[in-house]
Amino acid sequence: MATIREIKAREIYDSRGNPTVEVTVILDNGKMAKASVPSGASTGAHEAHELRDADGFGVKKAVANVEEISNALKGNEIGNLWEIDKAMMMLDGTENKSRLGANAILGVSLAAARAAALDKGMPLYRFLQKYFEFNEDYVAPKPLLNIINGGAHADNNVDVQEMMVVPVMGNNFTKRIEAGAKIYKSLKEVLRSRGLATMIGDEGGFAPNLENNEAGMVLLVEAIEKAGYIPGKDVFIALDVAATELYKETDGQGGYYYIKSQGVSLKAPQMTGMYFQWIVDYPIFSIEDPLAEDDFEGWANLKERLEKVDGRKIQIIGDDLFVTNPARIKDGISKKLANGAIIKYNQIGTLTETVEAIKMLTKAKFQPIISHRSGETTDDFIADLVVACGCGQIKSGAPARGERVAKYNRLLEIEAEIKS
Ligand code: 2PG
Ligand code: MG
Repeated sequence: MATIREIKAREIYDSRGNPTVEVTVILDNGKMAKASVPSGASTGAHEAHELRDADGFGVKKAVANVEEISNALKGNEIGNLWEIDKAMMMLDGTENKSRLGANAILGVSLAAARAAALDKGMPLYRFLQKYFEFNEDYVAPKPLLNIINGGAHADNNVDVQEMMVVPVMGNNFTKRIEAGAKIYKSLKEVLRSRGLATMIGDEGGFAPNLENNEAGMVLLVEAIEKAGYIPGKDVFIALDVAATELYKETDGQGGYYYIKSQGVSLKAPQMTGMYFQWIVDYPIFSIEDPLAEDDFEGWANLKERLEKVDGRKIQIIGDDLFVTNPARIKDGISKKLANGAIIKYNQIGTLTETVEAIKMLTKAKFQPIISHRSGETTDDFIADLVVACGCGQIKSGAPARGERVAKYNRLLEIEAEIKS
């Protein structure tokens, strides 16, 4: 088996123009593989530490730390990803990877996986499937396409951070993404016809000012129909409220959620009541971060009330709540806080811990959704990951902009390869 000769890193720029880390792993047989690290805007308080320089901008310190990692891992066999990740965690020595930086560690972790796949002569998704002993049946991913951006991802007045359409037809990603792209186009026409802005937010979705949040859902339904699809049958709606961003703790009574577009403050039970009405009125099948990251009581009550509405099963998804952290996920499963989770590897900082989180969720019958970050590069690793784990759902923004479609285009390639 090949061993690691050297690991290099450099600073590159992400889709928001912020510096991020790119890592190259070089093997003793001369083969080499690269990976780059994404970055969030609506980050959870419990995420692993993204190391920035003193200016709060650069990642030169994280890049320099890869040299220390390289010295420690030199000569290690590339095929043992668990050992590589564990060695980096020991070397870092902190709970949240703050010494070396989760961005430095994750870059190495992902590039090492790519190098290992390359060394074995396997496509990345195949290698991950075998190495992590995932079920090898192909599950075509359902894309959650964020086509209206709000919250921390846009400068409009929309509170809900992400309003997504989810084409579900066939066991076929190619058909689903085609539907998504057509709906994206028809939404642009609908916005134009109403004199609404067609400028876009961080994830490539449109970011118009709207009367209220429901107005966005009305637009989505219209765009779906206009593109020739049936809402609630061919295509559903998914929301990421990212409610940690709406939460204010200043009323001295456990806090409240401020809904900017309506100028109202709501307690968790009222938020739950509002979502109940949205689910009744629109073809919503998934709500992410409906409440704040530590509002456990609110989450438990919400999950009980919204998990099934009028016989429809609704996904209640934790993102900031779980931060891809096996310990928080374990706690959330036992407290029955949700029935699914967002998976973002830079929230935890290694690939192997990410896989541990996925396995824990699957075992508990929680739905994992493999996700990008709002700050992305054209790295398409998550496309291979969603196929490898057979998780069935991926969130990578709008079907537009290079860093978003890189993942969807890789999925088209994988599906074609598997079907031939
Ligand atoms: C989210 C993500 C990705 P960010 O909240 O789910 O869409 O946003 O990367 O800004 O945390
Ligand atoms: Mg989220």
